[in-house]
Amino acid sequence: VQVHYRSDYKPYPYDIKDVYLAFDLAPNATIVETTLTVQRKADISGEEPLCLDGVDLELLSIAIDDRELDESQYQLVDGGLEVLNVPESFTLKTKVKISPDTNTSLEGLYLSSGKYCTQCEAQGFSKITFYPDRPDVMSIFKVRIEAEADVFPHLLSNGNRIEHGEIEGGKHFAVWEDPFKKPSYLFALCAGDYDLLTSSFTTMTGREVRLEIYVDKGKLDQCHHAMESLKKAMKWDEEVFGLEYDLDTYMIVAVGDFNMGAMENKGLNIFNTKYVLASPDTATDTDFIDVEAVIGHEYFHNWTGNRVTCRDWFQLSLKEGLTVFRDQEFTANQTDHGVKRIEDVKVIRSHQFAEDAGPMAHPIRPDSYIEMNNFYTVTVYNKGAEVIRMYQTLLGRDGFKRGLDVYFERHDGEAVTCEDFVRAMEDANGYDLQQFRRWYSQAGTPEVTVSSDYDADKRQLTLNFKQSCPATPGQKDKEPFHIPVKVGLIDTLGNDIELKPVPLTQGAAKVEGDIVHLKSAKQAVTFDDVPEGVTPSILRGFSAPVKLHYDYSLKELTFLFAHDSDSFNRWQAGQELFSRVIFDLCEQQEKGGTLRFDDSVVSATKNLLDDASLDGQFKSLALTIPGVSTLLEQTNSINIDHLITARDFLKKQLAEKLELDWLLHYQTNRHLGDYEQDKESVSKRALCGTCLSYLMTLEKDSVYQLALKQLETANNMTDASIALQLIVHSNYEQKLKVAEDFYQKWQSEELVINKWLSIMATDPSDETIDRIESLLDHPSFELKNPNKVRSLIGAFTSANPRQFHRADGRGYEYLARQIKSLYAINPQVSARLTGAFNRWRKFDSERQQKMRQQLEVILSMPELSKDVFEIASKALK
Ligand code: B3K
Ligand code: ZN
Repeated sequence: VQVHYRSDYKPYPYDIKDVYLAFDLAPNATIVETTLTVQRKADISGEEPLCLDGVDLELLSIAIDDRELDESQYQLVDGGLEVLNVPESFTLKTKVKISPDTNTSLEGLYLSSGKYCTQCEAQGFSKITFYPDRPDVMSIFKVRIEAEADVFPHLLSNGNRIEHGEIEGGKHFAVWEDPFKKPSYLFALCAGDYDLLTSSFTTMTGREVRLEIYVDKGKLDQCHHAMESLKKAMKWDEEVFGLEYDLDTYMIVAVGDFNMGAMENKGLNIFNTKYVLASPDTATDTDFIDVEAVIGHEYFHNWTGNRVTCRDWFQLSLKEGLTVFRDQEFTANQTDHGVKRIEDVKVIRSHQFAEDAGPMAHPIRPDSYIEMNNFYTVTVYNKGAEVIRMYQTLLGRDGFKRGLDVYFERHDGEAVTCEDFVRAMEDANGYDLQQFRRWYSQAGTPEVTVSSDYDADKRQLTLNFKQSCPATPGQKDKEPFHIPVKVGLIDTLGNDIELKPVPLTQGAAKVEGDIVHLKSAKQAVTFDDVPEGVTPSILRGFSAPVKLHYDYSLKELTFLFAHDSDSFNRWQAGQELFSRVIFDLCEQQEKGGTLRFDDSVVSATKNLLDDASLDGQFKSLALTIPGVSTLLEQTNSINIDHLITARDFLKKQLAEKLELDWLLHYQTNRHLGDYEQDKESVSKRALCGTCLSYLMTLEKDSVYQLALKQLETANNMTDASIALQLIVHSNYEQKLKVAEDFYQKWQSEELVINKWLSIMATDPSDETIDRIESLLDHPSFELKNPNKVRSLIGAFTSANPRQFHRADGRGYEYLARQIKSLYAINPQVSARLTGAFNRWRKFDSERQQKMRQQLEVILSMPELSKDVFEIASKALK
């Protein structure tokens, strides 16, 4: 296998001045004729061959300046083509044959559900034609598409349609031109028979942009939310960042078979249906927010990604971290800043911390890869967004905006690096980011340990900080990071006191406002005028992606849970309280004896539930016990059976001790009238769901009836799906009948059936493994469809810890078998699934041995894809 290194970067020796692509679409024999206008760069010698990427292409002809080349003038090599002794400037014409119908990788050009579609990022364009498929080669694209007119009435590509018409034999054609230079990964083509929703948006300079959403026939009524979201995103980017859309049309095509969420192709976004279609009866409140977020994300890429793109794929976080940050801010603005922050940090703690601590750990700007598609990770995306957020914390909103302005002024139309971004931020603000750059080069989650000393005579409080970062593959020793730690001090009445840091002394940490700048391994900061009994609130708003350790007493945690003015830390205090109890219960199980925990946890829970000043969504988050994957990242090695037992025990105890409270809050928040989607209704639904989930642990018939009634009378998918999930995950006798009825009712709504598959796959009961085995043959399942695979197999491995980690190893065997059936069909999706084994070293020796065995089974599979190979082999290293 070939490993690619960031340090090997060399500019491409030729300019591709323009590209003309002509597609004659046919399922097994699509013909692609490509004309490139090529110019050798000034400093390059004539010896330099023209190297083009190309994978699974049948070359039919190749010509330079209209003269056919014979085989002495070019050579086909692994992964491409080399043309020898080319002139200084010339046109290169190639003609290739490809087979979209048999392309199940969903990368390149593929035909699925009767429609043609492309996915080119990262290197899928090389499956379409011979081309330098790298992001720093930018060119002007003109595209001609022809196909049968009745089957494919819509022929779409990037930019503006400049020509179209009929051709003999029932065919028609369209020609598209994109006036903006772009790398090949942003190329797109769609052809099919869609329903079309149109609208328009007037930009800040008064230009009219036509908005178009193309969907499967019959789905038009589920597109309105996506359209509204698009308009909001366009407006928001103008208002917040002064960024305006640049083409006359913005097209979105929704497809059911797609490897990820969506793709930001210039002027022609392609979306997974999951992030376009939404109506109250089929989509949950979370789905509505997700649609808005992904629509926003892809739209924001038009500037952060398309106008300014990446020089090479190691720079991916340049566009992804930045664009995730932008979509997070957008959603926060549309919903609730505090709630959104908690949701985002949950992803970091459960998934990103796990990645940072596992075999695939990499910096947000990786140094090497075997398969680039494996590096579209929570680290590059979400930790990358945290790094961007830290700029805003350090420079302020205005400073951050100034930095972005400089970035666009300098680099519009270019393919650049993370370093270019840092420099724009530095230059725009005169701020030294030298040490901050380590966030780009060092992997792993920094650990920050804080202790405090109070001097009653001087009325001074000192916070002592230590930072360290664990070794990660290929990086043994780490240098200290520049970590902005936002702090508050809370007096005994629950009010924040004013921070008065003592004047800076040698070695102490600098404080600016409420930010402590942690820069060395050990640093302290002292505050003046601090009354007795103050509780520090540290890492407010999760101001840096680190693990914080502070030895709070139970009393301090319940105090913060009741009083912290920072809603993130208020939530955090509760999470730590619950985690503390759970790990304590684990220890009790090691020792044997009856399980018990402090009553203060019960009263803290009750107080929060009863706090009328709090929003229901915040309450719902604060009352949700940390999930198993989050808990796993808080310890080094764990008995998973004890952990799950402890978590269930805590939940059931809270349910029993507060039964009437959960019931009361369930009933008072239950809304029985017409469906509403305002913030208050969403909050009430969230809280009801949480109350019901506690009540269900009681295994009482009266509660089962409550859930059944909610399911039967629901006028929206939020209420219906949570009720279904709670019933299916319970011991209710008739649960399979309930599941079957739900299936019957929704079988024609694919996205709803995907939820149903996930619910079936995450049932913690022992029968699940047999059930998900037979679900593989169920009419609703289709191995070639990534959404189905993620809903059934992915949900089982990532959200059913009890059954995936069965002591008998059947969960692991199941996963390995699915990877075996899938890796040749869809390498990318298979590689994602393989990642479920990444944390195998955390478990007991029997499970370790069983997981290792399955990883070895996977590695021995014939002609294993390099995607899966990279994940499995790194896991075993
Ligand atoms: N840029 C795409 C992701 C492409 C993934 C390639 N395996 C979607 C996004 O981040 O917006
Ligand atoms: Zn993105």
